[in-house]
Parts: sequence; structure tokens; C-alpha cells
Amino acid sequence: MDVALLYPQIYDMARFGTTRKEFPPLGILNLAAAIEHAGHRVRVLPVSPGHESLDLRGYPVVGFSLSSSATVTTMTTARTSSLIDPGTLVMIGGLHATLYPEQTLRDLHAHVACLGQSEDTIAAVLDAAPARDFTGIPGVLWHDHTGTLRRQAPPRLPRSLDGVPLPARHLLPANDLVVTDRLAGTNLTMTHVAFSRGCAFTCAFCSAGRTPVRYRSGADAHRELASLIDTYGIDGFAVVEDNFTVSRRNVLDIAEAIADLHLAWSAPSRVDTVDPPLLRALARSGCIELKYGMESGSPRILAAMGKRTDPDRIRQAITWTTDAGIGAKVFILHGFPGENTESTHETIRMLTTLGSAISRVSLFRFVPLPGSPVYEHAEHYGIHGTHHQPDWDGDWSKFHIHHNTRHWWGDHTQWRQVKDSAASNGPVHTR
Ligand code: B12
Ligand code: SF4
Repeated sequence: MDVALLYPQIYDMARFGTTRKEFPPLGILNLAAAIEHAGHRVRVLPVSPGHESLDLRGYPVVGFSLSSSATVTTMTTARTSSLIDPGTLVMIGGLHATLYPEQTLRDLHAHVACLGQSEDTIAAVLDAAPARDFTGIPGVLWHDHTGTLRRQAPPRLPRSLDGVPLPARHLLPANDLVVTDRLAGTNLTMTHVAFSRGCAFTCAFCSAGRTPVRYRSGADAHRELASLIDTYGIDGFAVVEDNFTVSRRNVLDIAEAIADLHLAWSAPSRVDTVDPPLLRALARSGCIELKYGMESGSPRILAAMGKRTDPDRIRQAITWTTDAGIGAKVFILHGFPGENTESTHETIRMLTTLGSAISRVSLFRFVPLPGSPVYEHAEHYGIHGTHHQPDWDGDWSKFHIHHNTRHWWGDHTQWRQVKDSAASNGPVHTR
């Protein structure tokens, strides 16, 4: 069977405008690999804003990936403006479809939604495509022949990620995957990889928390990196998952296994999941930068975010990181409900004190991301404009973290403080 998988291609609007393409989602490439393993042919097609109309005639199955809420409008336009045969099975998946499956099924005029990680279920969905009866397949939602909405409980995920097929990178042009401008300020030839999935924490602004944490083994990570060296000649890589350093044991397994490849790499981390021996082991295996969600220098805002860290912990982790010879990049999130001039100054003071101990800073302005605790409990945080609320305007594209100047919470005076302090504090940097 021929399957087309469409994903939203995005450009980094903050620093590079439309001149820099973001990495394609690895999840869609894992899924494509699973489809190939099941004996089907698959094409992975990017959809960019302004170029949504594709000719998809001849594909009996077309899948739309809704990898974030910010890109839903692009994918809905692709669905309505592309040429698709009347008998084609339209399936949807990705984070947005998983968060709001019924509404997304309607908005995309889709036949079946696959919720969550789908490598283990996609073959069964494709087998069921001709009959359109998905009974017995875990994690799917569909309208049966009587028009009744049916839902199957999600699958139990294995503890290890080793069984997940490696991303089918051969389905995309190499220059979408391999670049020289994105590894910790170097010009090394690099690509992106994922060694874990999930995050057990519950930061209030994040929609990736409270998900089962699973890792790949060191041997599996080594296998993928060795093949990336052979195929693309990479000198480095960026780990792009939620939070690489949660499980010390798994992280050490990977770090030790890949050290002999002499690649430079970076990864996202949390300040409370590192210690000096771990950091030294990461440095030995080639880690040149860790990216910490510092978020704020204000203990009050950190507590409101549910970050479970504090300024002392942040300072300590950054010092340890630098001492181990690893760059420490920090992400700042400005404008969380309760932010004011004082808390902004606390953050600026902390960044100033840390000074050259920080390798790079990225400043983001707060957006209530669909699926995050602040979004799902909007009234509690005084947030307006979510799709659960009466003032919903139908615009999913506003949940974009790079072009965002909206008034999300608080009264006019509170908003003025947030806006003025953001405006007076320099440019935005991105990873
Ligand atoms: C790596 C990453 C990126 C990378 C790579 C892009 C990507 N989407 O992977 C970059 C830096 C480019 C990026 C950009 C953005 N990201 Co991002 N990103 C992530 C991150 C950390 C990991 C994604 C991932 O690999 N997940 C693991 C894989 C296995 O899961 P998956 O992608 O969902 O795919 C699986 C299933 O969903 C399913 N599936 C997916 N598609 C389909 C389609 C069909 C037909 C089927 C059947 C199944 C299916 O099968 C896949 C395999 O199991 C997530 C956090 C997270 N945990 O999801 C944030 C996350 C998805 N990003 C987020 C955001 C906001 C963005 C941006 C909008 C930022 C911006 N510019 O404003 C952009 C938009 C990207 C896009 N195209 O949608 C938010 C989304 C929140 C929301 N509710 O919308 C998240 C959740 C982070 C957060 N803190 O909340 N991102
Ligand atoms: S911000 Fe990081 S640590 Fe917090 S829930 Fe999201 S991924 Fe986990």
C-alpha cells in the first residue's frame, strides 16, 4: 500500500525569519520506518505555510501529523486544499490530535485518529484500512459504520525504546537533516537525534510533562550514531527530546557507549538532574553544551511554574557544568502569570551574576501551550483565549512561542509591566 505522511515544516521566526528551516519531527520518521517495516511504501511530505495544496491522488492512505497546536491551521488547510481520492483513508496523529482527538477528527475530516506513540499500532491500522474497522487496535478513535464514535484504550508501552525503528531519514533530503549552523555555536556538521521520550516532571507551562520516561540503550544509540557518521559524515549531534538527563543510569550507559565515536554533542537537561561525576562523564563522551530550563531568577515565579528548582540550585548546576568543561545554555521564560517588574529584575540580576558561566541564553515569552497545566486550568491562572473558553477565536496559530505579543493574563497594569520589561531587555536568541 502507498502511504503519504504529511508534517508541518516550520521556520525559526525569532532570529532567522524565514531563512532557516527547523529540523523535521523525528516522530514522523520513526513512524515512516515502522510503515516500511510492515511492507508498505511511504512518502514523507513537508507542508509549509503558503504551500499547503498537494496532489495526493493515488495514495489509498494519507496521514496528517499535528505535532503542535501552532501548526494545526497549516495542516487543516492542507487537508481541505489538497487533491485526495474520495476512497482514501485519512488518518491523524501527533500531540494535538492526542490532546483533543474528537475535535481534531472533525476539523481534519479524518477517518481515524491514532493517539500517542504509534509505531506499534500503525501496521494494524493500515491492515484495517480497507474495511475501516479498527476494533481491537489500541489507542485509536474512529467513527464506525453506524457513525458511532469508538475509542480504544491506549497501548501499554514497553519500558525500553530499543524496539522502535530508527528514523527513516532516507525519505527526506539530506540537507533537511544535516546542517552546520546548529550545534552550540559551532559550525560542525551535525544532525538531531532522540535517545529518550517522556518527562515525569509537571512544569505548569509545558505540555510534555507527566509522560512515561523511556530510554534507548547505549548500544542502540551507538548503532544509530555510527550509521549517521557513515551516511552523512556528521561530526556532532543535538539531542532534541524533553529532558535527556532524568535517569542517571540510562544517561551513563549512553554516554559511555558513544564515547569512542568522538562526536561533539548537546542535550536538554534540568538543573536538579546533574552532579559533578555525571557531568564529567558527559564531557568525556563529547558533550559540549547542556541546555537548562532555568526559566526565571525569581523564587516566586519558579514556585508558581511548579519548576521545583530555586536560584541556588540553578547557580550550582551551572558552575558544575562549566567546571566539567561543558557549556551551559539557559532558557528563560518571561511573562508567566504573576511576572512583574521585580521578578524580571531578579532574572536579569541572576543572569548578570552568572555572566560568562553561561554559554548562551534563549529568551522566550510565555504562551499558554495547549495541553499544559496552565492551559487546561486557565481560569485558575487567570488566562483567557483558550479553546475551552467562551472568548475562543478559532486561531490555533497564536500558540507559537516565537511570535507572540498577546495579552494572555492579568489586568492592563500587570500586562504593561510584563510588556515593558520584555521590550527593554534586548534581543531574543533561539537554539
Ligand atoms: C524536538 C521538538 C521540537 C523540534 C523538532 C520538531 C518536532 N515536532 O519534533 C523543533 C525544535 C523543530 C520543535 C519545534 C516546535 N515545537 Co517542539 N518539541 C519537540 C519535543 C521536545 C520532542 C518531539 C518528539 O520528538 N516527540 C517524540 C515523538 C516520538 O513523538 P511525536 O512527535 O508526537 O510522534 C509520535 C506520535 O505523536 C505519533 N504521530 C505523530 N504524527 C503522526 C501522524 C499520524 C498520521 C499518526 C498515525 C501518528 C502520528 O507517532 C509518532 C511516533 O510515535 C516536543 C515535546 C514532546 N514530548 O513531544 C516539543 C513540542 C512538541 N514542541 C512544542 C512547540 C510549541 C513547538 C513549536 C510550535 C515552537 C514554536 N516555534 O512556536 C515548533 C513547531 C514544530 C512543529 N512542526 O509542529 C510543544 C507543543 C505544545 C503544543 N501543545 O502545541 C512541545 C510539546 C513542547 C512543550 N514544551 O510543550 N520542536
Ligand atoms: S519543561 Fe522540561 S522538565 Fe518541565 S515538564 Fe516540560 S520537559 Fe519536563
